[in-house]
Amino acid sequence: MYSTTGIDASNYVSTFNTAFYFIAGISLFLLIGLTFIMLYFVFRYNKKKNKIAVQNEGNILLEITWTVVPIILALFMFYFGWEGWKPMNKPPSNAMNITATARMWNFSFQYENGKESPDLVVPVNTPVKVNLVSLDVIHSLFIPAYRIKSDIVPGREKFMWFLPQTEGDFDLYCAEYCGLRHSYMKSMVRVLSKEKFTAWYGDTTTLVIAAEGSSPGAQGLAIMKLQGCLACHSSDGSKIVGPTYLNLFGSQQIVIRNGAEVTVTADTAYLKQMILDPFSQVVKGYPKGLMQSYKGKISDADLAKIIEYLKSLNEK
Ligand code: HEC
Ligand SMILES: [Cu+2]
Repeated sequence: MYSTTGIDASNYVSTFNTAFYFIAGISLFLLIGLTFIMLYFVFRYNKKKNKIAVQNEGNILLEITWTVVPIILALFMFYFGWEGWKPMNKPPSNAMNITATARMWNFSFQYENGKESPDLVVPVNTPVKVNLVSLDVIHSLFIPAYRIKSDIVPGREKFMWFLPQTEGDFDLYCAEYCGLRHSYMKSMVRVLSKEKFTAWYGDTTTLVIAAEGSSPGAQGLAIMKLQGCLACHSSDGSKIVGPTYLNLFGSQQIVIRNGAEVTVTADTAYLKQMILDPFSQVVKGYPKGLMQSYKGKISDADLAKIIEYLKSLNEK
């Protein structure tokens, strides 16, 4: 789903489409050609017309033709693919740097001025280099309208770059099956005019938080959306992957610590520990190691806002 203004959405569209239509065209030609030859042979060489089978002993010209022609076709396919792929590895030196962080199960995007966003917001006609980081398993960042996709492998430095050429919203999603809620791992590329982007980029105070309103804990909710907590935790009592946040604060929790069951009160200290060091103890009935540690990824101030949000869920 995207707006078109006559030009391609990204710099890769035309070379990609050339390769695609070339290969699809050859495939279609071969499919139709071979089907007709096959039907002709069925008709021409059936048993009624040819009672006695004949053995043909090789034909040099035929052998050379059906070896050389496919090789040439395959080389052309390779050439178009190669020409389309080559520029993907050479980001322009003036490209804007953005880091895409993938985790089970959301994307977030970090900018050089510290801004963070759940959508990939970029200015039109400016080359963008996206550094690809995974915090857990292999994900893949796919932007169909841009004809670009790359795996995101934990521990490996990878990037993609592109030139957004038209303003509008474009789908972005994970294209590598990464677990239970993989299909929810989708986001947007939002291409703004240069002026609108400058305004958006300069506004570092609000993050995405302004959008959430000012009810108690609203900022905590916005931070959790960005950090992907809501992919595994609900706020309405339903169990997704992890326990729900509803009525969690102050409740009695049974956790498994050093192999023994312990009952603890979910106070501020407990919640902090569960977020920063989830391996130290595990809530009974849930798998260990699914939730990653957020140590160093969430500031103390943000942690306090998250806990304020969790508290607010009790008051209803
Ligand atoms: C990949 C899924 C996943 C993500 C993402 C995730 N969690 Fe968890 N979380 C779990 C699971 C599973 C448990 C229960 C097992 C355990 O204790 O590790 C859990 C346990 C917890 C608990 C303890 C709950 C209780 O009932 O005692 C808290 C609090 C918590 N998570 C907060 C967070 C916050 C805040 C974030 C985001 C910053 C987050 N989680 C992100 C899966 C996740
Ligand atoms: Cu994924």
